Amino acid sequence: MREGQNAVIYRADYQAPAYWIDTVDLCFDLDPAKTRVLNKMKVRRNPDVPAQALKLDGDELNLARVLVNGQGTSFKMEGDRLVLENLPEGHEPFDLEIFTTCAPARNSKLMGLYVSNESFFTQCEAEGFRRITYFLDRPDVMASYTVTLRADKQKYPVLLSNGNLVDQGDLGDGRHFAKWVDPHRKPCYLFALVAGQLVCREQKIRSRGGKDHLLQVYVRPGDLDKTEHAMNSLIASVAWDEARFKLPLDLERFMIVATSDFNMGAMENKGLNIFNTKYVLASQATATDTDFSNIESVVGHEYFHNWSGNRVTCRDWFQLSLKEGLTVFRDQEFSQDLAGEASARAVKRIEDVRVLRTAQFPEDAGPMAHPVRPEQYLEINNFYTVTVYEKGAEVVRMMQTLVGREGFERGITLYFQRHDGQAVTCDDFAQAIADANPGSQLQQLLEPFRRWYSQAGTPRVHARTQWDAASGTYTVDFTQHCPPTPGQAEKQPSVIPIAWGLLDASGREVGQGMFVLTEASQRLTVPGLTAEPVPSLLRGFSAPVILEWDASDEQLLALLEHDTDPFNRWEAGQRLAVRRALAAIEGSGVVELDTSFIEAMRNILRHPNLDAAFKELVLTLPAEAYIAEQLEVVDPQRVHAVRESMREQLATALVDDWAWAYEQNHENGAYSPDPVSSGRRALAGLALAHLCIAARKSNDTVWPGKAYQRFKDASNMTDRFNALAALVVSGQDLARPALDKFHGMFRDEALVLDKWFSLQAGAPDRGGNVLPIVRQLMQHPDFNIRNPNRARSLIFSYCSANPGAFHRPDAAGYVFWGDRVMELDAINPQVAARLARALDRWRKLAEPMRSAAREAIARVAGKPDLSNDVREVVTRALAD
Ligand code: B3K
Ligand code: ZN
Repeated sequence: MREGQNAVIYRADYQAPAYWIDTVDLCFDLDPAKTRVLNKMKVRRNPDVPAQALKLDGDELNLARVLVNGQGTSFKMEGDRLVLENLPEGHEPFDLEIFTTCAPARNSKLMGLYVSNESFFTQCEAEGFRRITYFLDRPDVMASYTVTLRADKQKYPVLLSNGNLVDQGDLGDGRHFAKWVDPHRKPCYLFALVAGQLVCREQKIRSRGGKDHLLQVYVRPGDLDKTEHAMNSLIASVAWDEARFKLPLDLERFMIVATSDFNMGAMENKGLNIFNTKYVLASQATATDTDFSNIESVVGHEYFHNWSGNRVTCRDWFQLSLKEGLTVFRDQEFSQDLAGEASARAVKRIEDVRVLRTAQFPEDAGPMAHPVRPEQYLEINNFYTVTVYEKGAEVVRMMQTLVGREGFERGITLYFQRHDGQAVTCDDFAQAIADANPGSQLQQLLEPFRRWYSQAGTPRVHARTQWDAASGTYTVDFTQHCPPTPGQAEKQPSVIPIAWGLLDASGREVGQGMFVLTEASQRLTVPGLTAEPVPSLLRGFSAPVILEWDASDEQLLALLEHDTDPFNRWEAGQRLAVRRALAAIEGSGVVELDTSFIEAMRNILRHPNLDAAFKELVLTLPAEAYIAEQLEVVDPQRVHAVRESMREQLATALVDDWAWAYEQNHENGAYSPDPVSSGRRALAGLALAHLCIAARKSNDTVWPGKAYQRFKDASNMTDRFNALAALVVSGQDLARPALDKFHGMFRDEALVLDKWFSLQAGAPDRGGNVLPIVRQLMQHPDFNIRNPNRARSLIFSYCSANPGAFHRPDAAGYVFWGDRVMELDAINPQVAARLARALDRWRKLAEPMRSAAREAIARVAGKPDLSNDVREVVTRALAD
């Protein structure tokens, strides 16, 4: 076993680095088989730390030479680390020169320097820089970088790195060079280089402050016509950060480069963002409305990191949410501000909460539960989680709620003034927001509020309401508790802002406010009412908690009809649906939707004033994963069957209304991805799916025929794909020819083929047919497990996103899962570890699935030579 392979890292063990690296001069001779890296550093001892050896991180490097002040020096290896003991004494800087080689073409982990489609790319966060050269690979070591790239001019005409291009030219032997200087100090995880045959869309902009900047989006030749939306999103991001938070672009040149081989969405390298093509390329013919909006938010996210992450970075990786939670919050606000209208903002909020509740809440209740600021890790890549990102963003959002929007902007200003150029902690962030708002609730409650960073688990808030007619007083008794999570048995009360409102019988608002729950139990009292109101609690989802409120159907129906808070209006519909699903799942397994529910849904669908996007959200039943979370013991096939049955009943009972909605919304003129027309397309798509489902029940061929026609004629991918999906989810015979045709039309469009794989792997199971289809698709010539997007589109869509098909009583889904986790682990541990998490919630499964799942996990855990990534996930899953 390699040294360090088992080492768990603890937050409490943080120590400042023993050396600082002030400057780095890197020279690359790029070659896929063997790239030479000459790294010349200025290093000095950290005067605040006792004298000790310099231990540099490295991974899969070949070391050729080490020079100190130009002289050879003794060194030794401690595992992967290069240890230098005989360094100059005193605190003067010295020169350290390290010459190594690496093999980018063989780098299938896609960390460090790798080759994709014959171009070079890097990914250094979190610990990839050590795969490029020996270094102090930790975010609190910040240096100034000069980078020279040398490569064959024909094969690699474009040579990019961070900062400004200061020199370029020919080397005479068919090779050329480019020299880049980054004007900003940075941690090594923000280093990047790109080399290859790329073309770019560029645009000059002048900022509000009057500075000129060059924006560039680099893609492969042939993809240029798909870059307009990314460029527009970037321009909007620059303008938004300047307007909302007074944070300007600090670079003359800002580049985005797209690659089709990428472990995650994108990476915020200083001035040279590297993106998964999925979050750059879009045309109306190939990308859906969802793709367009994801691109906007990911471009924004990476751009916003330029301040929240790059100018102020993390002291250590336990502080990851310092940059990720804050930046997700910023991208959510950006998308909301661009959406404009209150209703469109609410739609975005509902979508964000849906992610939190279907992905983060299960994480917080499972074996990988961890605080927003984790205490320990084996492999940091396992902690780029929905907890660190999405729950982290909710924590930032609650701060904004407690100090107000203006107060929060003051807090952000203070944070960047105070910490610009530093590597800091989550505590520093909360402190700055509080200090900028003396007297605010956040400042007064800062100590208990910090528990959001240290306690794992989703707090449960129970609300019990009481009406005292004699005094006209309404009271809500809140209690909170948080279930134990691994390593944390006891929890203290959280600070929970609860936005509330009261509605009278006619739906008029008769009271509203913000109640901040700080104790285990507390009472909200509202006097002066003339009749019993309907309470609307946790409006806008003002805190990331589970609200247990035993509302009557009448109360929920009233909220669905009238609530002035769109979030809770949607939430009321979800509660009504979940309640019906749970009753059936826990009871006879048969669900029969009552008239009041169906009428309420009809009223929303037919509502004259509500936006189509909002209607689509209300009419979409809660996800199987969300329903499953409400159960003690889960039989995923039963959950699936009940939800399907509810969907069929909604389809049949509202068939005329769906047809009406389709007719009203399916024509949208020239394509534009704006919220109004994308909402109309979404509702038309949902209507078409329900019409095809109803048609299957009644053996009617009209709507499937219309769907097929629409599939063929659509002028944009959203409509085309929705029509295709309608045929597939309703199990129409026309699904097969449509799928074949779709493949033929888009055989050269990788991102569209991903959709094709994903749709089939995520289709509703009919008698166990999905797994054989998935196995067959693994053999398809277009399938390639080494490409993360393709692996996700097929394997993850089945294992992680299709519970009804994956959790088979015969355990065949789990066997498939285990095989793929092990296969992927040998190629790309990060991707494998993500897949490994598909069985996180195995303990909740009903037998025989539970035992079979445990056995499958144990089989993976028993494999020798597992990566740290996968080993951490499966070990935690099996731990008692
Ligand atoms: N910071 C990167 C994520 C890096 C993940 C490393 N495993 C993207 C982002 O959050 O913006
Ligand atoms: Zn991020």
